[in-house]
Amino acid sequence: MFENILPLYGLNSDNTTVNLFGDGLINHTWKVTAPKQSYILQKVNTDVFKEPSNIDKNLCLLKDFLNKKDPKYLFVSPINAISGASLLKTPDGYFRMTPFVEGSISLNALTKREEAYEAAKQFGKFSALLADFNAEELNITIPDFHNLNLRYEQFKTACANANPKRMEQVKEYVEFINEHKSIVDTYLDLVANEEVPLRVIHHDTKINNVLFDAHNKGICVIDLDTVMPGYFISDVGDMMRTYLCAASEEENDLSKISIRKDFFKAIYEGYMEEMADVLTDTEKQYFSYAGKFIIYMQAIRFLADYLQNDIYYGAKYEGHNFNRAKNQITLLKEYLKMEEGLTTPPSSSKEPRNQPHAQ
Ligand code: ADP
Ligand code: GN1
Ligand code: MG
Repeated sequence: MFENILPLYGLNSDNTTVNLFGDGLINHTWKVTAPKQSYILQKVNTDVFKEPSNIDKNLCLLKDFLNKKDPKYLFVSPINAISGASLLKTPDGYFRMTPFVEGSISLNALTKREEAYEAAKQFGKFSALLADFNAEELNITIPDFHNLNLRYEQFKTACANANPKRMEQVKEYVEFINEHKSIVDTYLDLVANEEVPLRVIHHDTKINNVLFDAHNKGICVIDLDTVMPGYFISDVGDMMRTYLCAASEEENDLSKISIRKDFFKAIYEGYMEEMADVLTDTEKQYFSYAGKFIIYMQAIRFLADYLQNDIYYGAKYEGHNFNRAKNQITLLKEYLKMEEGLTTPPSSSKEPRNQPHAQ
């Protein structure tokens, strides 16, 4: 396959090595090491992204905008092949190539509070730079991607149609999801609130979608397939989901799942340093809701996938998505406990109601 793709970019397969790379769950990703430079080659997952050209068009629009707005900003977008196209449709599928960000590392879990601050600042900067880009110009790359109400309905359908053995196993977790349906109701309130606008949102701010340098400084955000109109809670929520706990979503030892409050504060500081002047006061009041919103949704998504025989995320072993769902439900329980301890500053304060205060 690569001997057909590489020449389309002017690369010679004889002096170029190609290795599977990273821990993304959706696309196929390879590091391509050519004599002069390295690249990331990706095959777009068309089960998830039905129309890859929608992503490509979005990235072109954003690239043009950001080039004018802040030419020094590192926006990692696909390069052009010899044909001039930044997305290639080939008999093996859709491919694109980006420059490999030299000296970068990506992490699946964080050990230092500063890393949470850095990552949150990177995602905050991305949204802040795009605050005056008209989000409606962007294509929807996955319809209803973070529509929690729809996810909940799909989850109920997955339960209704599940294989009985798997359904029996997950019973207690389904009950937990149903008992916490108020998280869905709050989402519906938020969507109906005019003070919570649609913005350009990354929609996948998990920790391995930001690149760090060797000194734990954030370099840039990556994985831009789901950049589309959305609500800020999507981005803040996935930071909470993946930065607050020392263990990743792959951890099966549930006793390792706990929340680091100081990391919550670090996310707040990093994100708000960039976004404080952009968000409305009403949005700020949903800051801590963002964490429950995304953790709850991710639990539903993993559990529904388990009930649907792992068609979306795939499974490296039997019960993989069930384990991931248990991990996320445990994380949600810990998050809810932590949230109870957050203090509410006076309404005259510039800070949102749920801004964490050291205690
Ligand atoms: P997926 O949609 O499957 O998550 P990503 O675009 O996130 O795919 O890429 C998977 C992984 O590849 C990332 O988590 C990161 O480790 C690495 N990666 C992607 N793009 C680059 C890049 N331009 N430079 C360096 N590493 C990258
Ligand atoms: C997927 O592509 P990746 O691995 O960064 C998923 C996210 C989930 C995440 C869970 C398009 O992210 O929504 O939160 O897995 N992306 C898509 O790890 O579904
Ligand atoms: Mg990714």
